[in-house]
Amino acid sequence: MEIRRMGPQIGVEVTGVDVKALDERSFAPIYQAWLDYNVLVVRDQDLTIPDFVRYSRRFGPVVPHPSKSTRHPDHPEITMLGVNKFDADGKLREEIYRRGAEGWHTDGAYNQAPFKATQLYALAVPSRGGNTLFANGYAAYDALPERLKDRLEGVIGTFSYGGRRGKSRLLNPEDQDWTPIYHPIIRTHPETGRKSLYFDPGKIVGFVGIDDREGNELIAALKERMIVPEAEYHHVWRRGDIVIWDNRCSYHKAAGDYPPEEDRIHWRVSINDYGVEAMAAQ
Ligand SMILES: O=C(O)CCC(=O)C(=O)O
Ligand SMILES: [Fe+2]
Repeated sequence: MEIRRMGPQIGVEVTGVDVKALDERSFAPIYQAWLDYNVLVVRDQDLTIPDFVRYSRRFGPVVPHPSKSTRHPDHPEITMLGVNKFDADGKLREEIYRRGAEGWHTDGAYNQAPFKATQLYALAVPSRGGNTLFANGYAAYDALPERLKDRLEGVIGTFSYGGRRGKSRLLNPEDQDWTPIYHPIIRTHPETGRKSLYFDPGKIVGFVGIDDREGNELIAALKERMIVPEAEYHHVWRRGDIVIWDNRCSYHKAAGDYPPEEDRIHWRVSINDYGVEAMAAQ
């Protein structure tokens, strides 16, 4: 097994393993590399859905995504990305083609227990484009000016699925109502102890105890500062790649730029934290 860093602050690649046959001793350095570098790429895997789910559970409980229309019909914990991209009239469905490409985000900020991790397995990769872009949230926190660090210390943000826009085309009508929930904007990572900027421009609604005028200013300032270009990693997919990212300390977005007539298909799982919060949310 070889573990190789991909960028200076984020991204690490593992080669020479078969995740179907990993004992605890060989899994431990993989998990640690993921904690250290936020985004972990495992190359050249040949998996069935049960293999993928079994391996994903090593990171935490696998939970179904709220978008029911994109769940795998026989495996609700699997979300299909890039499937049913065209409607009955042959028109491109933007909500499928551009899923995750609307902007930088972190997954599950609309949950009281946000997803600890998201993991994708690549089944089909287009001939060009279709990268996934990642950026490090620790670096975003570190780079904040002191006055913003001070202002945001202890501040709680309000988040919901549709954020300030409200609705999402990926949710069924009966699932559109989303009660806002709360997260600290400066999060201490439960496993690394490092502070990270926790923000999501598409899901933030406001801040507790902060009026709209200042709230809008803070949202604008954080949008501008959440991505530190020196702390980005851009993943160029190969078929058989598994990529997992840590939603507690990183941002990502799909480039959304591949030829729409080509296939770009992933299985996707959401992984929760262990613990009381996670169990209550299931
Ligand atoms: O398709 C991708 O590259 C990433 C999509 C995304 O944001 C997600 O799966 O959470
Ligand atoms: Fe995402």
